[in-house]
Amino acid sequence: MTPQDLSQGNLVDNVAFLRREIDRRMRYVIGCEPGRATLNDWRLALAFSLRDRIVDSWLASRRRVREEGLKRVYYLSMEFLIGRLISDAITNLGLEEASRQALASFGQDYDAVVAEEPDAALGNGGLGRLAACFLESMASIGLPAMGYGVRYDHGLFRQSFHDGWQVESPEDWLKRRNPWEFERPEDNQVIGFGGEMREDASGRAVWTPGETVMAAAYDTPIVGWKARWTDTLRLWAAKPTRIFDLERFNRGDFLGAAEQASLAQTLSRVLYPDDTTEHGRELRLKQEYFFTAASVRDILARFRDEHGDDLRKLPQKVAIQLNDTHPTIAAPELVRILVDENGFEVDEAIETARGVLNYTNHTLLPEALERWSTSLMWRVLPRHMRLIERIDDWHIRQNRARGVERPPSTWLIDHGETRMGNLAFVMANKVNGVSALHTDLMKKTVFHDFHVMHPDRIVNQTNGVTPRRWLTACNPPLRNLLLETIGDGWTEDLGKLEDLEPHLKDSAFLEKFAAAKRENKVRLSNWLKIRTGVEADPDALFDVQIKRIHEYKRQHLNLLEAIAHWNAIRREPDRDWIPRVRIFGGKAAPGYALAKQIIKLINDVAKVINADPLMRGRLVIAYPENYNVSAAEVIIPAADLSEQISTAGKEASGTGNMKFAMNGAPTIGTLDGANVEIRDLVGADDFFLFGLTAEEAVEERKRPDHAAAAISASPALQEAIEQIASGVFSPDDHHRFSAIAENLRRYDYFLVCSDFDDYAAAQRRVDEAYRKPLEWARMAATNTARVGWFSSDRTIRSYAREVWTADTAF
Ligand code: 26W
Repeated sequence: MTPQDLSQGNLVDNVAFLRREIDRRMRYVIGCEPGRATLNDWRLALAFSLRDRIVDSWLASRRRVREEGLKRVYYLSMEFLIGRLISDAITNLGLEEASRQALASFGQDYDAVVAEEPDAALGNGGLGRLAACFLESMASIGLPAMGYGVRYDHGLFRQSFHDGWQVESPEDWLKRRNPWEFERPEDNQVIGFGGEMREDASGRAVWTPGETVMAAAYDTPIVGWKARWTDTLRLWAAKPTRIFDLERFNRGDFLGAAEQASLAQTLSRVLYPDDTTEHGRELRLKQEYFFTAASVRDILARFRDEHGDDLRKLPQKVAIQLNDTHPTIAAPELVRILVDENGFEVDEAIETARGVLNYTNHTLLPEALERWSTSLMWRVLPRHMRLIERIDDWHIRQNRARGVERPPSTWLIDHGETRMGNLAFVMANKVNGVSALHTDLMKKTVFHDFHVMHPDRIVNQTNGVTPRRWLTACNPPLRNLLLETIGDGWTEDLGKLEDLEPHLKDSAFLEKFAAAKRENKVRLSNWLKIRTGVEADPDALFDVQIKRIHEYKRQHLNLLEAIAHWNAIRREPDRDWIPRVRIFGGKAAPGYALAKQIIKLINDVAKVINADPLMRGRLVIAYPENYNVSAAEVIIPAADLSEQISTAGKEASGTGNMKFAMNGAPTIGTLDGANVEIRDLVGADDFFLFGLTAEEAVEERKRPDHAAAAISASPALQEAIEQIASGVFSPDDHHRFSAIAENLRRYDYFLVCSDFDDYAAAQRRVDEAYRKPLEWARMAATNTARVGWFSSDRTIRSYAREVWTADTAF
């Protein structure tokens, strides 16, 4: 079985087809002679050539849904961290080899052309990337689905380091043509804000918005595996309803004339770069309502078109998933339209809406749970705030009818705040967590009282990742070895990776597995050299931590151990140390000062260690700028060790952990999020576990002196913290990192000190295991063989069965 076998149709025809189409597009779409084309022109010509095949699948899929009246799933998310779409198109059309050859025939390098496409970075991290993996899996399993989001002009900021400090600059993915989107002006929606509302005797209201904005629809086809099915991602862009205020202009108020227009456009101007803290900004609330209201209207219009005007039937044909609380305003919006525009009674509207809506929680961090001030809500969305009161009242009556008095933790409105998590819970048919541990903790903590009141509402849906992007496309050496060894069954059902089991004892296979890994490490080594100047020896152990910077993810625990490692090597330079390359990647929310300090500390420690001659060939730290989806696709296949070291109970699931294991990188990690399930499937022998459990962490935190006790018990930790505090890594400003040191010594809320020694011991176990290449390869291949369950195809099939009761088309 060879890579060609993954391609659709025969290679020669495909190359001829692509050559013809690329040439035609270069002339008639780009308007350029091939001889004078830029790399970006070739990228566009290739994309437009591929797009036709996708559109064929798209139109056929849409026709099937309409003709068969299939139930539709709608995924509402403020974020879709898509990355490059061209690689999805090529992989799912099975045209990688054909594209390589067609471009080569024009003297163009495939990798260079593909790398010309800017990442669509319309998300912050885990939540946004999960939404992108989910859309691709929905299409690959043939589920009639649509994603709805915001077409930000500017996605997540570009990160650069100035003297080791993170500096943000606007991201500009649309500056060069986006070949994948189709404008749909016929589906534009007018969205209102503010203004006033009057309620009549029957509880119906007339809301007169104070300002309006146009939501312009842009559709992107999401092609599934082998293009059997293609779904749609509809992103809304804000446009002024009145492009220009001529009266004001004629009165000479030129600026005023355009004011309304520019105000409108701010709504979809930029993605909020926070991934754990809500700031209660008005513009953020307006963004959430803008895309949600446009989506709900669009959903109802399509329902009417396909199933008639009886909106009571909605739950039979429509399932809506709220990706965290950010689109929760969909609930009062749906109730508003049913009551104010379709004559429903409030209670009936609430029950109908509850038959359609479902809510996924992605974090237990208190600062991430959205609470909008009721005064802001009354000003921006008066009718919705009124309906939230009605829903709160409905929930009281519902429970009183069962003799239950609602505890305060379940109130929707409290102390002048509207709790969006509670509103989402009350209005959802199903509520789910994203890993078994997280779902369990939801029932025990933030939603405990709700769980007692509604014991069957919370279900678990452990996350997954798409194997097309995160294995087939990003890791050709391993993909080819898998095809050669176990055929292509795994490309249809990732569970079939378990067919590797018999080969795990075969040293010849393990050598090939190690060779595939080394090929990726050489590629990453070159990539790192260009981006950081660091020399990464492909035979060293590549130890990788890539994710958003946050205290609970504990990049500083990794760094403290690196410092202790440095100290130990300096004390015994002649010991036979396992050479290590410690790779970091990740952005900090611009307003998160301590996370930005951690970035600076990593860069300052790297400067000292990388300049230390004693460390040559023993230890080096690399921190490439602007970690994003495309960077992950180069780094993950080359990793030997996956750092998943969050404080137990804090990482809802993690998805990077799944991608690393799939690509043959054993995990060093805590029993947190999906690490628990990864370890259960991979086996305890092939997972480097350390640290307190979630329960133990709660107990440890209660000990007032937990940090001091841990520090005094660990000379290595003590020394490292002292070095940070005393300016060893900041000779130009001795006290630069005193905040980090003091935070660790005094509070250490995330138990870095308590877990340090156990973590360091686990790292030594890693060294000992890496000393035996064949044993390491067996461990690495075992991870790949046993994590097929973490395919997002499995996750989506589970949602379809347990949450949406929706069928696939094939
Ligand atoms: C309001 C600001 C804000 C924005 C985004 C608060 C919280 C978020 C997200 C929920 C944060 C997030 O990305 N959570 C991550 O979701 C992943 C997908 O389920 C999980 O794998 C990660 O563990 C979780 O941190």
